Amino acid sequence: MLEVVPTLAKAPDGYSVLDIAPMCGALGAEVSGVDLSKSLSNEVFADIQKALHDYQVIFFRDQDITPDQQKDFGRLFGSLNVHPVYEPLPGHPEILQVVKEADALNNIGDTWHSDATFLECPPMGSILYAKEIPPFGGDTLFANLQLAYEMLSDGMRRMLNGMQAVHSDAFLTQVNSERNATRSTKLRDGALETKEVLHPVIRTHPETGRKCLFINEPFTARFEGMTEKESRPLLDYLLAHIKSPEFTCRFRWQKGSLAFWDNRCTHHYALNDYHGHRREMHRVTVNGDRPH
Ligand SMILES: O=C(O)CCC(=O)C(=O)O
Ligand SMILES: [Fe+2]
Repeated sequence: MLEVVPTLAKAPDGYSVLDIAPMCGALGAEVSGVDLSKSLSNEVFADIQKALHDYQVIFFRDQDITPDQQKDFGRLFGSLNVHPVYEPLPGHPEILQVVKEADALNNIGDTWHSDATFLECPPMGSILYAKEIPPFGGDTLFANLQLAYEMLSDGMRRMLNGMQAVHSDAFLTQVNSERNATRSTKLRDGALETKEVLHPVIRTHPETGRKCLFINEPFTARFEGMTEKESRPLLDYLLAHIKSPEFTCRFRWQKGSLAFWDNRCTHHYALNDYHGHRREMHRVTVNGDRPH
């Protein structure tokens, strides 16, 4: 039974040039009327930014862009991140090639997560462009961490406000080195130095002021000042809460689709349900600020 009225996505209002079609109550909208291979007018840029604030993840269809054009689009929102662990697209250090070959078993991103929260300043967003899509499957799911926060009880929110969590990249080094043989995107040579950073458990969005539940299954090790064993039950509860279907949307890709998620207030999950088929995506990641 609901005790709080969820803040669901609203009908689009106040856009000057683009058409915005909300996908689900929780988050996600398709944006049409823009060709991302061209330079964007101030009005188009403002509409895209507003759509990202209003819907947390936005989708574009039928785009035909080069790696340089994808980078130019990303740079409108901030400097670009070079992934510390994965091999980039040859000749483009700022583009992560998210590939699963037809004979590979494992993909990247098949846990609910946000990208790279082991960094002191995790990415503000990621821009994923579909180069090759399997005939079926390979959808990506997204979850709204603001809604997840708002749907916690007053008591739980009071307790979590002011708490910090320890994030670390230990997961990437462990799991991915085990899996390297059976997936396609490779780790860079050389061991990664594992280090820990602290982030607030309740994060305030720097542009909209909305609060969200900022913990991350692969990278959040424990709460600050608590052991892993003590942290586990509460972490598990909150991570399961985030996965509620009511907080999610699901995107069906086509070649030329592009997704842009606000990595500060969403999780995503890449379904690995297309064995025997190749899938290739290009990801540009925009640097973010220090969570507060
Ligand atoms: O391939 C996907 O749909 C998403 C993979 C992922 O987690 C990412 O690119 O950050
Ligand atoms: Fe990801």
